[in-house]
Amino acid sequence: MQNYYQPEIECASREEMLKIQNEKLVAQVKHVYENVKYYRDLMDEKGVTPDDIKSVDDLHKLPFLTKADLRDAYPYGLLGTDLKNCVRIQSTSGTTGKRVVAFYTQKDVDLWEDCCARAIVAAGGTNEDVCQVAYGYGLFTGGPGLNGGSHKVGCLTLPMSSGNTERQIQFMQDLHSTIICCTPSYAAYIGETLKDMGLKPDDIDLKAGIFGAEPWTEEMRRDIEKSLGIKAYDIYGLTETSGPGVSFECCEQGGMHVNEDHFIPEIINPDTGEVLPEETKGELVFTSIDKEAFPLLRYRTRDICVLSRKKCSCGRTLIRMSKPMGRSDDMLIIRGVNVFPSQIETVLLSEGYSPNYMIEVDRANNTDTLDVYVELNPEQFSDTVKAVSVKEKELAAAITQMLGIRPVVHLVSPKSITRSEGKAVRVVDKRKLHD
Ligand code: DLL
Repeated sequence: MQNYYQPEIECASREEMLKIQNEKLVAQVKHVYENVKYYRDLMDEKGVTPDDIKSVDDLHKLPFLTKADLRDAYPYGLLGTDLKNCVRIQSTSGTTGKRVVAFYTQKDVDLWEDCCARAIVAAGGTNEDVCQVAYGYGLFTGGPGLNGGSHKVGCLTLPMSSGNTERQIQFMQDLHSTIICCTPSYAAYIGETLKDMGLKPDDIDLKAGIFGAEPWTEEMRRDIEKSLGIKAYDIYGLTETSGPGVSFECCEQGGMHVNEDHFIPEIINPDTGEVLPEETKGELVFTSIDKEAFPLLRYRTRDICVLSRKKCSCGRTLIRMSKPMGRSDDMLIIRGVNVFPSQIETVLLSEGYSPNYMIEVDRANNTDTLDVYVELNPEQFSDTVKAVSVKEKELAAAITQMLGIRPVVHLVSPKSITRSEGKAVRVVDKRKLHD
């Protein structure tokens, strides 16, 4: 069995990594120019030829690709190879507009699963582990990606998919699962259900969780770690670049190492497209340098984050990206103020509330309204109406301090906010309905 910790790559010197990237990039640009008419037209429009791209330093010369391009080219327009060479299709979990469909050759599937295997190994996984995959299976990349990675590491893999939470816990106990992979909101729900079943973290054997696919805060990480008795690792990815495993956390839990031998990250100013230096916040852009079927160059993810090459104690030299701090497109603008749902979540958790909340934005008399519904914990629920109203005001003040705009806070009874088994839907923007 191949060892999925690959220090010759994960701990390579900058020069060694650049050599890999330069070689792969030059070949990939040629591959795309020759095989993807849609991108060739974009390059021609910009007056760039494959000969202009000699190294990573030339990356900025290439045109960007956006989700709008993916929609234009749907479904086959960005294919880099003949359909008969493809073995798999996956799709985004998006609910608006046409979904993105991504294609994979067998080599692409292998590459993707290798990335997920690295993430599992970085979370302490070995062939001694039982890995319960509770991401959704199907078109969504979460289940299939981590499932493949888990096989490669040699873990005993439990392809549970999401849902049926009591059964998840039953299997977890009976089969001694040591690693759980799911969305952070589902992990929080599993923790809650465990408690409701009268069980403690010590009653299960989990040691690590690999959570991603949606934004989550450090406070939520601590809550999940406590409720399940585990160390919680972040994992990032998107369908367009293959799925989970583009980047992953190590024991340091200080940002996610990007698998730079497959994906070159850049941070740009989302308004101007200008490339920004490391340690600066901006929009994350990825170039996949060895995918065959869906080889996206300079794909704008819309995720806002920071890249850092600060030394990591784990020994990996792969660049680290911060947790996405929101998206440049679904950032809310409320009364002219940019608001990221994660900012509200940070306040809720630091004030001792549950991560079960719903943000509702609407418009009344030409003014935006912001309502935040937050579940009380059972212990808090016994408070008098007056005490609850005082708490609502205190929480509204704390959120105002963070955002600069005042919300109306509604503390609601335990379990009254619908739980999610996949990605949580935390924002209802009713303004769109009136426009
Ligand atoms: O969510 C792939 C995935 C599956 C990643 C399982 C991690 C674990 P999409 O459905 O295409 O793919 O959604 C991609 O989800 O652009 C981010 O906005 C968000 N996202 C993914 N991982 C994280 C994360 C999968 N760790 C979009 N933190 C991305 C915050 C994340 N946001």
